Amino acid sequence: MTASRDAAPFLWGAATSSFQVEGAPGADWAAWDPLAGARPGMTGHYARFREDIGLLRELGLNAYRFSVEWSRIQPEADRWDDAVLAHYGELAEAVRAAGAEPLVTLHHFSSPAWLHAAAPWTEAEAAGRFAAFAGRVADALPAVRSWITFNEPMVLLLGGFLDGCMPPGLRSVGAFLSALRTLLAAHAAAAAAVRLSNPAALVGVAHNMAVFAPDRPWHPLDRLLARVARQGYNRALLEAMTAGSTRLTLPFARPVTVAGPARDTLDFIGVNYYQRLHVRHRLGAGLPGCVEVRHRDRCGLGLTDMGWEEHPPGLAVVLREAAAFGLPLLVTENGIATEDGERKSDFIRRHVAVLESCRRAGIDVRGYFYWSLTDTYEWLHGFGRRFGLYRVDWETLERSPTAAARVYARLVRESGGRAGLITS
Ligand code: IFM
Repeated sequence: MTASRDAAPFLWGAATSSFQVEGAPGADWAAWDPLAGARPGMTGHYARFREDIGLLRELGLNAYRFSVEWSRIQPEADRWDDAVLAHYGELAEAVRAAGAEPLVTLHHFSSPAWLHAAAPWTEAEAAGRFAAFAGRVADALPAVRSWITFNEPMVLLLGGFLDGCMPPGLRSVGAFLSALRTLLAAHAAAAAAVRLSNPAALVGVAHNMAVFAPDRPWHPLDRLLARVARQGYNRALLEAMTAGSTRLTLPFARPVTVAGPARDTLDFIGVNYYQRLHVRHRLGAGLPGCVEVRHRDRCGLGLTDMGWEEHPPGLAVVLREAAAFGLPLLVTENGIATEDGERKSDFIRRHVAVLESCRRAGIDVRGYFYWSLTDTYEWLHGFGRRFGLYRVDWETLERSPTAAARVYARLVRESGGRAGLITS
């Protein structure tokens, strides 16, 4: 994104991820699935992608963020599926044909099941495997200029290696640090492979950022932990991908310096923003047990169906924090799980208003992607969390617009975006 800010239109988009809308029998999550809630094919996006691209047109959106499923493309360590690569190529072409910019995520939480045995993320070899995959995908999708290597690396690392709630289910500081080093190397190698295939490519990361507040504002340990969380969760990854190294202070442990090959590997920073978190020290527990993260409704807007605090001003906080790294920004995810269309509409109105004020204040943010285009499978919760602009009937897979779809379409139109078919 070296082009000047005025050269390209602001991207108004929506996002999905392959496993959440397509499923994949060969992915680690297919076996993991904590609620056994996954259904084969999920929303049926793999077969119905043209219909879903039609929804983008209905809304007047000019961008679509989707991901490609590694376990479908490389079903075995030594086998690639060209038909699947051709499928994703068609999907990207169809997005372009709809007048929208495809933004492709190479890794969105799901890895091939075979990877954990052949080259686990805790070992350096995984980086080379990922880069080989990235190069293949970039060669097969020449219509795509904008790439994201990893979705929410910190969530993947904390969930998979420290907290154990995501595959591969480890709970160890050592595994977390090894996997962090591998992920940084994998990001750098994949970015290089994508640029080799397409020298005009723009490569970024979709980084989950949150606002961290001390749960008890007067409590020195809560205040300390909120600062540590902000540094470790929001900043460390971006430091490693820009300056090339970062100091990670794990609570009550010696700081660790993580240096790697990821220096200057970003053309843009993608920010996924959902919530404010309230951090609290818990007595007598070792890491990670000494850190408690609470969800509080201190804004008075109500917790979402995920139990998260809705905190619109926090979008400006994290955008300012990301902007300090001197790169163009995209809001690559922002959304709410709720069955209530009015609430979803208000969420979008409030966050878009904050976004617009950030743009007016000169923050170089170039796009906004609502999460998600349709309802999806939600990792730890199955089908019971509805983020979608379009509601999916889980019996018939029929998509129908929520009230928020109309509101978002209107906001896009009013901000100078395209006119879609939804006009009310
Ligand atoms: O559904 C997820 C997505 O896959 C990554 N970001 C957060 C969303 C809501 O939990």
